[in-house]
Amino acid sequence: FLADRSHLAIVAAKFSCGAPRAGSEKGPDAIIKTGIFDNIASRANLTLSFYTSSQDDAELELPSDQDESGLKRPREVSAAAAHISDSVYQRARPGNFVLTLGGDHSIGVGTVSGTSKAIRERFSGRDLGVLWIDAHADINTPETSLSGRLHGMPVAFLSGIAKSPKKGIFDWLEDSHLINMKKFVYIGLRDVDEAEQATIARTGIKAFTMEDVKRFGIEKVMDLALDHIDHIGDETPIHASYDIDSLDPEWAPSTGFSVASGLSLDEGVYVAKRLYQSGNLIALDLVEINPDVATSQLNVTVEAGCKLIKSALGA
Ligand code: 4U7
Ligand code: MN
Ligand code: MN
Ligand code: MN
Repeated sequence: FLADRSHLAIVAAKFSCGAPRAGSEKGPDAIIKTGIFDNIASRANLTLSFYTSSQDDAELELPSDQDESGLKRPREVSAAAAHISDSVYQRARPGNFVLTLGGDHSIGVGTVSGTSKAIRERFSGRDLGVLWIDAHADINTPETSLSGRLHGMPVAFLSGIAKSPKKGIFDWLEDSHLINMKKFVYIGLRDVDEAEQATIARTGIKAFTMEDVKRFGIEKVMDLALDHIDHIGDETPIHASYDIDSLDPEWAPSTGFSVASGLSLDEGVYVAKRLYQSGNLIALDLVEINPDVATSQLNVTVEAGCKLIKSALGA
């Protein structure tokens, strides 16, 4: 196994300024409160280390929340992502498995850039593989985005398709933070903006939509996805960024951007199990659980999230 799964580092990214509505900063506590990590630790003989990065945290010193360059709160989002990137890097660099609990998906700029840099250093320049499991493609640029919200743009910044629009806005991203899109795969897409579709087609990014899942079945899709990331079987390290809205609203009602006809919980769990079985999963994000949405069914969403985490950890 590429990451030492006897040591699990958990980053609680309590941050929601990248999304139009607050609430997902409470996602990490909703998961932690279930006691999931006590169970996992006692069963798997794990050492856990918790780290919290919160938008209320004085340590973060977030800049003011002015809208700028057509972007909503870009300086706050950039500063939080930089902080999370370094936290994830510090934990992934010695070989810990890093689980980040979001938060909105703008934190993905932080998590994936952190593991990308760590993997390049640990394995002399190797590229990270990334599985982005989401109803949305999150690959808008500041120019194409219709909402200006940064949780719809992390893949554009991670790939270098979007460039820092101004000093202080994602200008901390170094080459070692960026990912090779030949080793990137989407699963679960079903609500992709026109400009995003054009970007995906132009750049040839591998994408398995919900239509593909329905046509081929999730087993075949995972065969193809893992084969795409690791086609010569050279154990490419994988970071999975799991947006809970990839699941059908039946299983994940408490999220900001529900889209009908998503992954069933069984399909979502299957994805996570295959990642575990690959032996190459080194990091997992679980993002966009929002306790302020469909609050009466929050436990459904949290239970689904816990199942995904446990499956990805082989617990
Ligand atoms: B999430 C959207 F316009 N594409 O850019 C946008 F539909 O992290 C949605 O996947 C983004 O939840 C959703 O704002 C971001 C919109
Ligand atoms: Mn997303
Ligand atoms: Mn999404
Ligand atoms: Mn979402």
